Amino acid sequence: MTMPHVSRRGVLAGTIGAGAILGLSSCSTNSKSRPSALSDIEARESALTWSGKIKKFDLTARLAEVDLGGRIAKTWIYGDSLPGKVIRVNKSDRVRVAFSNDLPTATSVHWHGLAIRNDMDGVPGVTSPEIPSGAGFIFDFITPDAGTYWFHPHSGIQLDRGLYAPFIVEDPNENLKYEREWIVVLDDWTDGIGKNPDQIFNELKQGNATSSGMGDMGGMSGMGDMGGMSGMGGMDSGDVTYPLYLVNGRPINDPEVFSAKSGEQIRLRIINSAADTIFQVALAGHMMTVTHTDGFPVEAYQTQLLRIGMGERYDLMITAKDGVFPLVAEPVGKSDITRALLRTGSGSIPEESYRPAELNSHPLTAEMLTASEEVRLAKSSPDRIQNLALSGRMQPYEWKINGRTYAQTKPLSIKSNEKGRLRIRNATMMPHPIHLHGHTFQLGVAGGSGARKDTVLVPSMGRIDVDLVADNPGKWMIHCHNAYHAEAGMMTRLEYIM
Ligand SMILES: [Cu+2]
Repeated sequence: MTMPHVSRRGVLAGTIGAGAILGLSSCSTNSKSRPSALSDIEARESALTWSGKIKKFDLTARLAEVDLGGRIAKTWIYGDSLPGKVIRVNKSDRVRVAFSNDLPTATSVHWHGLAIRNDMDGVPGVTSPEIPSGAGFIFDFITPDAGTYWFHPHSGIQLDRGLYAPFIVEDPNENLKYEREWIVVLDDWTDGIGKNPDQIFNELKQGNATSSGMGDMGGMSGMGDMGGMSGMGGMDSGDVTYPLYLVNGRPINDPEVFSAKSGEQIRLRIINSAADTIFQVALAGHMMTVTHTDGFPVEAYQTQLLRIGMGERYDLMITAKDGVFPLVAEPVGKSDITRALLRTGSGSIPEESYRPAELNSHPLTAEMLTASEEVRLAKSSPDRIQNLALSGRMQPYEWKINGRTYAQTKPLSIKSNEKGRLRIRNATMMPHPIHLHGHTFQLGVAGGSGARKDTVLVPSMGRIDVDLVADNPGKWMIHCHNAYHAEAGMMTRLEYIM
């Protein structure tokens, strides 16, 4: 029996006035390829196993004030909390989410990682209409796979405000024993206390950066605590320095305290909802056992440190020791740290500057994992091999796939039931978390043992091949999950053709 046990930060006050909001919508539809007909989408939905249950939820995107450790930020959130309230269903349930947009601008909701029907995927101009201010939309889909997922807008860089929440799909037959569950959502924060995401994006576009993204960006002017472009030494892993980093909507000076009993098994579901920050995560004094990534099971793997890119999820199992232990999240390449606390007994709370030894160990990344046998793709040779060449630079601020920004993109194509291979080649000095909608690919080759994932962190100058089965017709985004890179062009589509 699992016990959801997540406390959340309350929201202080009601709505606030709307300022001037820039509509940075992802645009450009390509009508040259023949889209999959609605009948294909309906046919796939009918072929899914349905539990017979319909689970209904209400969801509102709205303006609110949140208390971030004593700093009050006016921002955009889902419902009454940051992160938004978890949506929890069982595998094969039909989910109906009545969404209302109380924001001052149009928005959208994307169900990240869920291989649901294409017309519910929530990408304006590709799968769904944008939802205007004051309007609503009923999302209605069957959840095909269990796992740790989340949702966020797919409109401009709205993701870098407070619009995110977990979406957990339970498998009633899962063979995993634990006493408690702790959902841990990581974020980088500026909205309402530093510059807002639109201002930051505009500054990046205007070239307020002093060196190329193809090399070391240590020469960039840091904007310190105000939220702005970062000056980074060492690993080049983001374009923005944030004034705060959050775990479950709370900064280090007001951490969430998760209470448990010594000796209990706790399942951690870690979600990186940040726009521009890769995190390294450790639980002081504990070994962590990875059981899933991006919802799909892997063979148990023990580690002291996890590296998690934007959009990725990892499920970890720990056996709680006796005392008080920081769960630390360190932004990679940015000199800061944040944390929550696990409390199972008495003990003093370490200083905020405490940096557990686990942070110095070798971090786990997805390439080190082995998919559980039951989720490996059958051995096959690919019907289509397609390249995804990642490139970009800081001045002008442009990030590309196959030499093109999204406005000029030539979508990749595939036919239903084909086996596809994507060859991802990163020609930049930054890691990029590449996310494919509507599918869970396998790292390496089909028939191999690589983890099943929907978001993979491709190292700087690195290469990763992934294989997938084309079993979900429609037009699907494939893009970098750095919100600024995506908005600056690092997106394309995988489109089913007849
Ligand atoms: Cu990127």
